[in-house]
Amino acid sequence: MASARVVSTCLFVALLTCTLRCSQCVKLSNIILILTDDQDVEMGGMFTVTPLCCPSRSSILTGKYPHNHLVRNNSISGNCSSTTWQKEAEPFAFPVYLNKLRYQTFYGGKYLNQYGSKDAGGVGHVPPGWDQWHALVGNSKYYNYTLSANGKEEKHGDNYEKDYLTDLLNRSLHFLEERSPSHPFFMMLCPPSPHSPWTAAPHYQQTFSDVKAPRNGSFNMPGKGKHWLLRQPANPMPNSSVEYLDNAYRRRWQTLLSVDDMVEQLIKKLDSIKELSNTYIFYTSDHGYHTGQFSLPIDKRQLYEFDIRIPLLVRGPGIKPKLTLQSPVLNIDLSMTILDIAGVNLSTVNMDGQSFLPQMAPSLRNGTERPFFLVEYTGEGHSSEDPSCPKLGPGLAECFPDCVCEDAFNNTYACVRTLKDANLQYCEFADNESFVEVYNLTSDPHQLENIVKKVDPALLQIMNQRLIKLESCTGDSCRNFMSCRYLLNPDFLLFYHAMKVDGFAFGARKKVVQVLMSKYLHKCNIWYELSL
Ligand SMILES: *[C@@H]1O[C@H](CO)[C@@H](O)[C@H](O)[C@H]1NC(C)=O
Ligand SMILES: *[C@@H]1O[C@H](CO)[C@@H](O)[C@H](O)[C@H]1NC(C)=O
Ligand SMILES: *[C@@H]1O[C@H](CO)[C@@H](O)[C@H](O)[C@H]1NC(C)=O
Ligand SMILES: *[C@@H]1O[C@H](CO)[C@@H](O)[C@H](O)[C@H]1NC(C)=O
Ligand SMILES: *[C@@H]1O[C@H](CO)[C@@H](O)[C@H](O)[C@H]1NC(C)=O
Ligand SMILES: *[C@@H]1O[C@H](CO)[C@@H](O)[C@H](O)[C@H]1NC(C)=O
Ligand SMILES: *[C@@H]1O[C@H](CO)[C@@H](O)[C@H](O)[C@H]1NC(C)=O
Ligand SMILES: *[C@@H]1O[C@H](CO)[C@@H](O)[C@H](O)[C@H]1NC(C)=O
Ligand SMILES: *[C@@H]1O[C@H](CO)[C@@H](O)[C@H](O)[C@H]1NC(C)=O
Ligand SMILES: *[C@@H]1O[C@H](CO)[C@@H](O)[C@H](O)[C@H]1NC(C)=O
Ligand SMILES: *[C@@H]1O[C@H](CO)[C@@H](O)[C@H](O)[C@H]1NC(C)=O
Ligand SMILES: [Ca+2]
Repeated sequence: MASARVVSTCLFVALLTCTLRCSQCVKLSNIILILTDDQDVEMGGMFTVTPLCCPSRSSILTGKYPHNHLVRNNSISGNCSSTTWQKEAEPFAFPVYLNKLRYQTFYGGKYLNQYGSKDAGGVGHVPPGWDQWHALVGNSKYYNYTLSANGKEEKHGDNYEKDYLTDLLNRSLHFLEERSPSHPFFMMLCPPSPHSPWTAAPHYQQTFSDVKAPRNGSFNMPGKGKHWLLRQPANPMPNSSVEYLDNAYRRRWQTLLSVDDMVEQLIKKLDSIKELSNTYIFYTSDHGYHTGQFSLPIDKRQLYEFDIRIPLLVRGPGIKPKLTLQSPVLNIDLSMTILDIAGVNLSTVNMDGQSFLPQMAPSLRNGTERPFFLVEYTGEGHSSEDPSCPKLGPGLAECFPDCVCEDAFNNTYACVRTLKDANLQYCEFADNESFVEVYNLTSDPHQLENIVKKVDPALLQIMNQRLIKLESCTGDSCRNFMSCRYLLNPDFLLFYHAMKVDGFAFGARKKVVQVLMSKYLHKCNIWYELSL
């Protein structure tokens, strides 16, 4: 997306003084995490372990896969900012550790989709770990929103000069001026851009007037050979869908121009307070986005590259300018990487991710890469039918424009992904076809052909066993696959294709898992046999 251009000017400026934790060092490095909302990147970047706002943001904060933080969707009933989350997960989010190390902390912008709602404790709930808290109530908005300003309700209208949310995050600059220079700081800046309703600043509303969504890759291709939901959209898309998505694409770029301005002001401020060379800056997004791929007009929530790949740009002490990492980096790794920078002993932290500081700054740390990883998603649906698309029936969601549904209860899946030696993706659906999709991204980077019927069944079995391990991993066993710590909990294992391979009847999920548990749990080596 546009802002690669944007941010690169600022973030890739050379820097180089290694000040990190040398023996006599005065003070730890500062850290800034910029998190945009719904910004895609088709190539490069890193991966989200789940392509939806609240589950992904919860993964960033806790360093955990969704099956361990248990935030399933954007509703309170799915644990999005629920009181259980506030009690059981939020107190272990990474900013709490930083704050204990006397980092001065600042939060600004969108938090979790249900944050501030009455059932989630209202604006009075300020999560632990934050000295300055300026969080948006609810989902992304540019105007007419409410903030929790350190626990107090602050209402905003729609006057550009006073209220435009991306610009208002300049409160962080004041925080930088007021901070105590004798301790490091951590800031998390979360603009609403480029999320809908795509409201650009007035002076950017005419920019990119001739920009359209790219027509290459899987744009306007049929979802042939894919799971049920992808076989529904009309192909080719009606012109009304194409107009809608081009407009969205253009306006998304426009909203990112204000993020550019924000980054520029921030860099200038860091420079003027002489902290730029001792500050790590991470720029990323919560998940990707699609505009027209596989004839889906606009949204996220799919297993394909356009929804799970997200931007990642980092600068900071010890990182060579313009270095590109080849290793798989996930959004659950951000917390561990940040805690690593802050010098926390990572074996005392219960998270599923791993630090990528060794890959970014080999002069500072040694470390190994993970061989494969998990992407998991619980589909959202409505139990009644959408009144504007009455023919479709219940169980579906996000049916616009033109009654193309982008989600369903049975759009529930888990994928295992390998990257370096073999660039493969293997996904199982919890739908009543027990659907499987397999892609060879080396020969087919746009995931046009599902090769499940062509590929060697032995490979399917290996991928399936990896998936079962990942789906039941926790902490160290998400990184170290020789570990025995797998929780074969039938409630977490939605995916029973494996058991089909093992000769069990399909459908009796709980029973199958119980059999497997009694048979294998005491000698967990069974899972290694095929997982080379
Ligand atoms: C919400 O979290 C609680 C505990 O953290 C868990 O018991 C519950 O099952 C979760 N809900 C869902 C829908 O996963
Ligand atoms: C903000 O709310 C006011 C009052 O309800 C409304 O008139 C205005 O159109 C809204 N502005 C935006 C940008 O939604
Ligand atoms: C910060 O942004 C707000 C809202 O756009 C604006 O009113 C204010 O003048 C800005 N402050 C500074 C110091 O730039
Ligand atoms: C489509 O083309 C653009 C412009 O040439 C390029 O930047 C982009 O990577 C391509 N996208 C895909 C999915 O191939
Ligand atoms: C849709 O757009 C194409 C290309 O712009 C045009 O050739 C075609 O006539 C349009 N179809 C309708 C039904 O408007
Ligand atoms: C880190 O913590 C682990 C577990 O408590 C401990 O065994 C280890 O010695 C610690 N490492 C350092 C360098 O303090
Ligand atoms: C990494 O490991 C090598 C070999 O064991 C060692 O020489 C080097 O000092 C280590 N580097 C760091 C940054 O720990
Ligand atoms: C969110 O998850 C909860 C718990 O699984 C479920 O009851 C609810 O229907 C889900 N919400 C949507 C919109 O799918
Ligand atoms: C998925 O759910 C929809 C809506 O409930 C249903 O019509 C469809 O048959 C289901 N498909 C599969 C493969 O489960
Ligand atoms: C698949 O599930 C849908 C509801 O989710 C149901 O209507 C349909 O009959 C099911 N099909 C089969 C083959 O079980
Ligand atoms: C994937 O494609 C590459 C390049 O065509 C090929 O070398 C490799 O064998 C393929 N892998 C599988 C598992 O089909
Ligand atoms: Ca989002």
